[in-house]
Amino acid sequence: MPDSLTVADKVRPGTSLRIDGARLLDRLDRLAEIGGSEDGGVTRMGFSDADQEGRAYVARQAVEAGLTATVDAGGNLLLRRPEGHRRSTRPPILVGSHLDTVANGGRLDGAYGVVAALEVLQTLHEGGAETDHETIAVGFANEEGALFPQPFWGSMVLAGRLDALPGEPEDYAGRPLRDALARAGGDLSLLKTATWAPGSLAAYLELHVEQGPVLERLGRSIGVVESITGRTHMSVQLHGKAGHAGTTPMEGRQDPLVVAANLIQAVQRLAAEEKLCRVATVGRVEVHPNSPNTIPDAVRLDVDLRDSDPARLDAAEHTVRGALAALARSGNVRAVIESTVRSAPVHTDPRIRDTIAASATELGYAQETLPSGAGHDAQVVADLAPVGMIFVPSIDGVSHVPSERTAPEDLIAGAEVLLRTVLKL
Ligand code: HGY
Ligand code: MN
Ligand code: MN
Repeated sequence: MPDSLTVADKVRPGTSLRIDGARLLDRLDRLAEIGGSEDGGVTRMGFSDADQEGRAYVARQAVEAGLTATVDAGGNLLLRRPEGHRRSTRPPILVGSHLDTVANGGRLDGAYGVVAALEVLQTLHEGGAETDHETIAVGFANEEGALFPQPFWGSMVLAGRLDALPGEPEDYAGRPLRDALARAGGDLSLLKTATWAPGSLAAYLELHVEQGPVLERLGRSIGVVESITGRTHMSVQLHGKAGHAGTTPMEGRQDPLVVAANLIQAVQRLAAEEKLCRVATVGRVEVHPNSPNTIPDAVRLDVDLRDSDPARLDAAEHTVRGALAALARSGNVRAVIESTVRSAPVHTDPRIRDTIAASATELGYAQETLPSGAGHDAQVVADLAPVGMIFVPSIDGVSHVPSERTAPEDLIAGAEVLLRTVLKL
């Protein structure tokens, strides 16, 4: 087939496929109601009942559209077109994101990429498009790690990083993942069946809201992501000695919350002052027994470090470990680092970047190439295949909050670019 043919002609002479914008926006509205709260926030933490309900909604929409929906052993939702639409036996293209959210998060982080992937698949199916690669849509499980603290769970299973996952994962309250995963259609004992071999995918594409201010500030509709930040997530447990707040003398106290407070200051300083890594955050603290007139006996806190340079991330982690040991000693409490999940920074594939850029140009959308300060499943799937990411602007650059929003026309633009990129690849 001569290369001069346009994308539309390659699909089938005379057609030019476009997504159904109204359907995309309607599905996003419906999905946002699941786990939705008065303030416009959404809470569908990985493997929670609300998450399960959200996945079931997307699966139903896919089946009603004539597609098939299956769940792999890791709990990832996979959507496919019925057979008979691909011209060659080349490896498939995977397109998607995650359906779970953080607690009281936004309606677009993750969900947008999955609903857009469904829209692309349905448009290909309805258009009878014959493509060189099968296109598979994916809703990765538990990307955020909000309830079960293993972020990127689903993509790590798909990428075969099973040795980096705990054997019997539990949520923050100690409840086993095994049952929740089974309820979602997965099976902890069969994770191997959900792994894909390197080279078994032609590409992975993820459409996502930027979650930052760059595209909005520059007035661009499309972001071509060049790299995804590295991230180190440490879950720390501090054990001290509970006591009566009124009768226990100050000297000799073993108060883990005082150690935690000093550690939080040290984490903030290492990024804000010492500049050891780009950003550092403690966003979750759990105090036991969390009673106003009792000296706590245990505190759990999560440290989140980010940088695009693995060496700087390592140095920052080393500094946190050193500070923790010194503070625990002086506070006479026992410190345990329960888990450390490291996600390496990755660069997206140059050929896919060019294809995204060409698609945006053809469709007339202003674009910008930029790094991602947020982590994404794409940085894990990069173990297997070349990856590409497309961003659309976040209003006020905010995310992981109820006011997370993107203009409808930008949501549609992103999905159009995703469709055209799939067709070009
Ligand atoms: O934390 C992140 O960067 C992503 O939202 N999981
Ligand atoms: Mn997120
Ligand atoms: Mn996300």
